[in-house]
Amino acid sequence: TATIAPSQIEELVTQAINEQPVWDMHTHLYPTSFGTPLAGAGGAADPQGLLLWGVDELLTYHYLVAEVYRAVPANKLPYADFWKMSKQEQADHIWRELFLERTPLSEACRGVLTTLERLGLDPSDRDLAGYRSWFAEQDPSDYIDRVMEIANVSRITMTNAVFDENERNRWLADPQVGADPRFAPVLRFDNLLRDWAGAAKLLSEWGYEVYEEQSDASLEGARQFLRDWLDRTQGIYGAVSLPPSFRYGGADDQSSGSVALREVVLPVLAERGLPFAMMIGSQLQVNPSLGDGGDTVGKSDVASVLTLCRDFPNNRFFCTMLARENQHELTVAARKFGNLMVFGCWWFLNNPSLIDELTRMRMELLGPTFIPQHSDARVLDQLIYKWDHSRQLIAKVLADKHADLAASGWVASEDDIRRDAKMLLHSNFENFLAG
Ligand code: RAT
Ligand code: ZN
Repeated sequence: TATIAPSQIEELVTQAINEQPVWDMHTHLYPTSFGTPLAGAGGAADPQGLLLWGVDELLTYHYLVAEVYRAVPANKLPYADFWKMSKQEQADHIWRELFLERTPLSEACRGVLTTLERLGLDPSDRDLAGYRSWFAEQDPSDYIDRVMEIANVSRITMTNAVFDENERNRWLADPQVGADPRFAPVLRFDNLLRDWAGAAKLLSEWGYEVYEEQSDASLEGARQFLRDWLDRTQGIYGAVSLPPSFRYGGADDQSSGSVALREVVLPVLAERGLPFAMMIGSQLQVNPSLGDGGDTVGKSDVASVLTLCRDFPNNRFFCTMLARENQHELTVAARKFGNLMVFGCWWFLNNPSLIDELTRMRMELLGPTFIPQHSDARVLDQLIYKWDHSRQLIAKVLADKHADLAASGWVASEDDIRRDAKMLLHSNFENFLAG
């Protein structure tokens, strides 16, 4: 295949990254079978539905709820008053305060504009009512195809939270609820590791012999619960989010979370050949009045991740951490263990300056053997901006690295560049899943 001149590198890398479909490994998106509060041109609205899409959802994303409380603090708009508003009223407030009264400089604001623009709407209209009527004409299922095409996403990984009552009931009511091939299920079970006593109580209500005391019988009951839900959801990996205080101290660690990890989660996932994803560093609800926007970041313990990778060689671990301060150490950890796959620029790291920094460092330490990004989209349409912005940054880093290689006399082919793009956006994830 054609070798390329240094002057062509940037253009060819950008093209390869843009043309490579991405398998998005972590989102909070769902197919229409889980219901949607916005019916658009199709079916009936389900106010509790899990598929969020459209301009009002984009504007009321929890990142923007937090940001609007900087513009109009709680002494001016009490939290309770905001939460009493309808979704449209909340969106009107955020649009006015963050887009009209102030320049929408933040990444979350900019994302709304990129999304509208790539959908063919004109952000310079500043016409929220006009955008609303455009969305109201879309059929949700067709719209999923359209968004996936614009974002060049080939598959969307869900987060199927088994301790969420709303979601759990939908799986129990319809075993086929997760069957849309555009989506891949993931079993998410934070409570087992974060709150064993509370989880045990629920499991026993659901018919499993699981108690607060972690007896052999309790642990077997919890393993059975996980097996049943892996069967039901066909989850492609297991996942949890963990606090900055998360520690795993090895075989003697008797904390209830560590026992559940060692005796329940890791054995069941190993028996099924499935990886375990750990998202570490979210300190929940420092400001509960902000709802989902009320969590913050704290520094976590990479040594615990090393211990897990060493003590459980038959398990595979995806890991992302929320604190910028943890990133170098976590990337070095991945050099020590092939069963550790670092992924994504999570949440408060999903900003251009930090994506650039992290992706560069990871590529310098790991070559092409990591997963640079996931979207964490909670609103379908966000796939468009999250991947548009990230692709630009990943391409820039990859082009710089190819330019450095060219300066060392290494001549890459177009196929080499396409192979890099494919690994970064698709096959590193797919191959790690396959084991
Ligand atoms: O990034 C987010 O939207 C967070 O609220 C969380 O969803 C986090 O990504 C998680 O999966 O726990
Ligand atoms: Zn998430």
